[in-house]
Amino acid sequence: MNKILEISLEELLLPGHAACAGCGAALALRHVLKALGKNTIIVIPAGCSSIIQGVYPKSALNIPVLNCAFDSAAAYASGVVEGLKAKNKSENINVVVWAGDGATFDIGLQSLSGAAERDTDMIYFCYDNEAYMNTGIQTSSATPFGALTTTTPIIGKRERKKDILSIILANEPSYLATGVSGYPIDLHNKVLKAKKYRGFRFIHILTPCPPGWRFDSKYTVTISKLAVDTGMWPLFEVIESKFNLTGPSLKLLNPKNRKSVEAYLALQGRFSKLTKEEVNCIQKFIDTRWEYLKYLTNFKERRFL
Ligand SMILES: Cc1ncc(C[n+]2csc(CCOP(=O)(O)OP(=O)(O)O)c2C)c(N)n1
Ligand code: SF4
Repeated sequence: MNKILEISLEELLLPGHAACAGCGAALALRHVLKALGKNTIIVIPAGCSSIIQGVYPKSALNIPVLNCAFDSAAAYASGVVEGLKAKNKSENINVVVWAGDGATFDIGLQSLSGAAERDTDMIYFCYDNEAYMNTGIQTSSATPFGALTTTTPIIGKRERKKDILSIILANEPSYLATGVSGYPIDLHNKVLKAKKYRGFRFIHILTPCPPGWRFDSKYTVTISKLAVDTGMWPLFEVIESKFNLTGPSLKLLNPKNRKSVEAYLALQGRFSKLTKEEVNCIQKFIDTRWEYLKYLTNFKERRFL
């Protein structure tokens, strides 16, 4: 699919949901559900999304939803997969997890690792707003270096963001991809592709959060796009261990096409305490990472990590 007008008009995230204005997670969820379609069962652990969907018996999601404890979304989804198989109903039903970074990188990592290792037939979506937003913007292991949260020192987080994708890739999932709420066609195409594969699939989506990242809600799409255009958030997919850049990231192998990371950082209050040297360090980290992505793009062997 190449055009926004080709995206389905059917809304599975209904109007009147409880997200903040400009929520990147709600925007991403809306697009993901349009690509998944109605034959989908979604498992949501505690987090902003369990609020966005609404309180039982009402729901803003027009598909079956299971809410689960914070640490166990992938285990719940594994149970749903097995239940459908036992009832001979697994054909054409997507079982998906929709979990925040806290539920994925930290407290749910154990059940996620088990499902990935068993190659359980599900698509696991991590919407990454880079902190525990629902409980008041606490640091998670997805929070990037230098970002302010309510539990970081006043100079911002001192540790780097955990490399979750290397952990997932070690299990050789049939499909893995990154996405962003501001480039919906790229995201939509990846969900359609993930649906064609069986076994464990993982899609990691960067979802800007106005209160958590401290920006005006009108900038959600601008910031999502800058994350990609500066090279901070590369868009790629890994299919049967072959790495491919996608969409707007394709042209970024040439460093001249990458915008300076300052453009991304300056719009967000959470990075207001970064020093000039730290901004230069982040730029250097991005440039080095792209050298590695260039290597992966040219690598012909099946296993590369
Ligand atoms: C075992 C456990 N610890 C803590 C909590 C409290 N809690 C509920 S939601 C949440 C934050 C979720 O963060 P994340 O997964 O990143 O999703 P977000 O809120 O950012 O959407 C926390 C800490 C809980 N429900 N269960
Ligand atoms: S706090 Fe952030 S992630 Fe949570 S609903 Fe609001 S904008 Fe979305």
